Amino acid sequence: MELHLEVQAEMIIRKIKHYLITTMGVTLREATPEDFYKAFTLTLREEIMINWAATARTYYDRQVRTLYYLCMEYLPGRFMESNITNLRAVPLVRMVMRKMERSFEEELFFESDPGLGNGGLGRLASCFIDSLATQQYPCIAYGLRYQYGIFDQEIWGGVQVERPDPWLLHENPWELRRDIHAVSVYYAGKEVAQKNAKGEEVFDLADYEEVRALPYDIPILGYHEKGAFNVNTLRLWTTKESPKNFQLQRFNAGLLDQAGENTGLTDVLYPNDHHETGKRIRLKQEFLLSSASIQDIVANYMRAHHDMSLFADKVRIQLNDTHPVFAIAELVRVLMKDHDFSWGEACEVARTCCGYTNHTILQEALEEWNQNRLQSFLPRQYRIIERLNMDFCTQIRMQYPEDEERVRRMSIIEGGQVRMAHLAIYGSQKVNGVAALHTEILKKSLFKDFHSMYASKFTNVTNGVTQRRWILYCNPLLAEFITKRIGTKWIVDFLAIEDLKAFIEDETSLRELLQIKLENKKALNAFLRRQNPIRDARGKILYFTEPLDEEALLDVQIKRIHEYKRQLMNALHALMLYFEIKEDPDHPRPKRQILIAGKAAPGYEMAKHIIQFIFCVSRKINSDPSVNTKLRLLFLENYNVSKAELVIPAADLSEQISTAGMEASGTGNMKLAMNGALTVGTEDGANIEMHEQVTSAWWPFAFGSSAEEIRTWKENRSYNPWSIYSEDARVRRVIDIMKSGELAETPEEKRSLAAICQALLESNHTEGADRYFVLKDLLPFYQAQRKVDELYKEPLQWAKYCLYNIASMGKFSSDQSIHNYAKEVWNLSQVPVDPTCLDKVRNEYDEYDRCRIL
Ligand code: 26W
Repeated sequence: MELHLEVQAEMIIRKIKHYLITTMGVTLREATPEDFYKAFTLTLREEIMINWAATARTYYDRQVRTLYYLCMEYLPGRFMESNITNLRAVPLVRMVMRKMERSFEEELFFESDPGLGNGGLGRLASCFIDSLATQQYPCIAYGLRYQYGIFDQEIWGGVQVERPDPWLLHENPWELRRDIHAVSVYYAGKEVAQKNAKGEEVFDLADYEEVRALPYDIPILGYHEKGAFNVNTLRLWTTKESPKNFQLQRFNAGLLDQAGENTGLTDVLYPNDHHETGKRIRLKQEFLLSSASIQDIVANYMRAHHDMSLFADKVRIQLNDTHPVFAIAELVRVLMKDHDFSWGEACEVARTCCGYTNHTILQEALEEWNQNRLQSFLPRQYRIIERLNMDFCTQIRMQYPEDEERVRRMSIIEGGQVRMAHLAIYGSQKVNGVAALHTEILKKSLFKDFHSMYASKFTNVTNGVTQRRWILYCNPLLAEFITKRIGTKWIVDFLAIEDLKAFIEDETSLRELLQIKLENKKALNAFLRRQNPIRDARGKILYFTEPLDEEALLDVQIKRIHEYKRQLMNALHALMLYFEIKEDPDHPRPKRQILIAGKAAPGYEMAKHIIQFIFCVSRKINSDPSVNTKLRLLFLENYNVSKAELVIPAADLSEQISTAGMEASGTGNMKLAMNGALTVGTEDGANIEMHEQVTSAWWPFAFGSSAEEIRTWKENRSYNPWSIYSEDARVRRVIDIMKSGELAETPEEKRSLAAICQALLESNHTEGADRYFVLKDLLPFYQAQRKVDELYKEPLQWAKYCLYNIASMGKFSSDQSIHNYAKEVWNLSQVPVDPTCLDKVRNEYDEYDRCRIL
């Protein structure tokens, strides 16, 4: 084995040198880290390209049913990481780097972390495409290639400052520009009526705005134990590289900003999470993704088939949240206009192919577009939506005669707005929520009317995460620990992780587990010390965070900042602890380091106030010598996938404390638990199912009001935070100190703190006080945290809980989720890359790999 590795390493080194000369024009001696990184990537890419070609060939030859996954967001993390992991090449790569005297950590990770998403939705999509490739399901995933991903976050004296994320500064060797697959997308214009072969009215367009969408393909590799592995495609559209998109006429008319609008359509990701704003560029982006992808899907189908008769059998389209839902209207239009379908046939095909996943129930996240704007931007698609709505309303009236109120509630178009979720449900075969509770809420509350009409459309598919990135890659010590005990099966079949339970009484294993945490905490702390800055109000770095030692309990909350996620409750708890330690310094409690990380949407004021509050509390705690040896509160700047890979393996405690009923699923909860963190959690989202899998005996820190209770209080308007404030001295103390201004050093800080207090205690005419039930759950949260302290004092006991929690996470692999989708939603089969196909490609490669002119 070792010898084999040696031989392979030598071959790779030769290839790297080859690329250095032929592509970068340098020899090894003068190669910069960037040159080296690129040559290395191109070397790895060869193996990937061979499998990519063979996979495409296999899917084509077999005329397989294919899944097309449409999503506006992806958060893949660095591709080098998943690629060397899924190629099982980490040891080989380490050996190559050693032999070449290059640094694995620094030079291989020259790559930046593509932030093409906001949070949960985008990261889930990336876990799913990893699983789809590994489990050998034919899939093309579509998205947008934003020039600027989610902003880089800096904290200037407690204030979030957003900076552009120029992730494409260097050429990205993992992507391939595919000019032959570019398509045109049409906006605005005047409709010109025609008839299709069936005599149905269809529309051409005159005086339109044409935008070229150019795809870049990224290979998505499946993990494999043997030589053969599937490679699927992530296809990202851009309008940037097509010179035709520049509107010279507008430029000449002096309309500079308008002239570049289409060239810049895919420039920026909208940094809003759970908040709909109805901006026109966003609308154009959504339609770009929908229309370009539908054209590509039809073209891909046509390459393998003579006519459209099998289309509904071969195509499955998954719509991730409502953002790509124009695809439904666009598909109907294309089928009628270009393929002579009748209205009825086209609608049926669209409905057979499409599935819609809802990822949030928050009112403010539900997309609506102004009817008039849609009509002028997308006249032909609007016409189809209108006609779909007419059919739909007729159906409602037939089933519920004389219930016009219901028609109004359900209608796709209402009050001058187009409700995208209604279109999505009407146009889809299946609608799913992302955790059991969430799906129940969809059925019983948000989409109640739809559920009563189309009960069989609704189904649940609980989210999951890929254990390959989230254990195998990011926590190698834990991966080795697991493999040593139960073999490697867990890597592709995470249900096997259950076998770890056999070691629950094995003290050596428990001690080893504790040691692994310690090592991971050391690595994180080293990072915090070197790279997590504390800045003054002008952004100047004053110093770097000084963490507590590794013995301290590491308590983490890492996710977007949102009121419903209740980072505020976490910070209030930190402040309660601060007072307790001040009053009773000798109280025997474990040292605790609370780490919070996450970005706030730039326009979300309250979220920014909360960051400022966290900053104020951490300043208070961390600068007090009588407390800061026992307790610290740290804010980790610019949270992203790469930072998650450092924090998650190190965490002891995972804060999953959303207001019950509001977090659709959560996926960080799963990553943390499978890395051995214990969950302090409300009964919300997937926490409920995790609790169920782990069982109450091993899930000691559940707390808080239930979704049902909260619903009732909201309905009856019977919750009053004042009573909690006035009845409990501990609650009063933390609120009072916020009010007093003692925590604030600047007028800005004062304003933020006052705004938070106001939201907690005062209702205005539109909203009640403490809409997220922070004060309601604060004391139960505090109690749960005291149980944490008690358990942490007993390391071996704590380790048992960790082990049991890890071993109970089998259900939460994204492999499981996509098997469920394949069965319940897509009816999709696994298609391994054909070995003879692979041989053919490989032989051809071998034959032509020795190119010399002289
Ligand atoms: C248009 C504004 C907008 C932008 C993004 C609305 C909604 C979104 C996302 C769908 C919000 C989101 O990311 N939801 C999260 O999805 C995860 C994956 O299913 C879940 O685990 C999280 O609980 C859910 O908040």
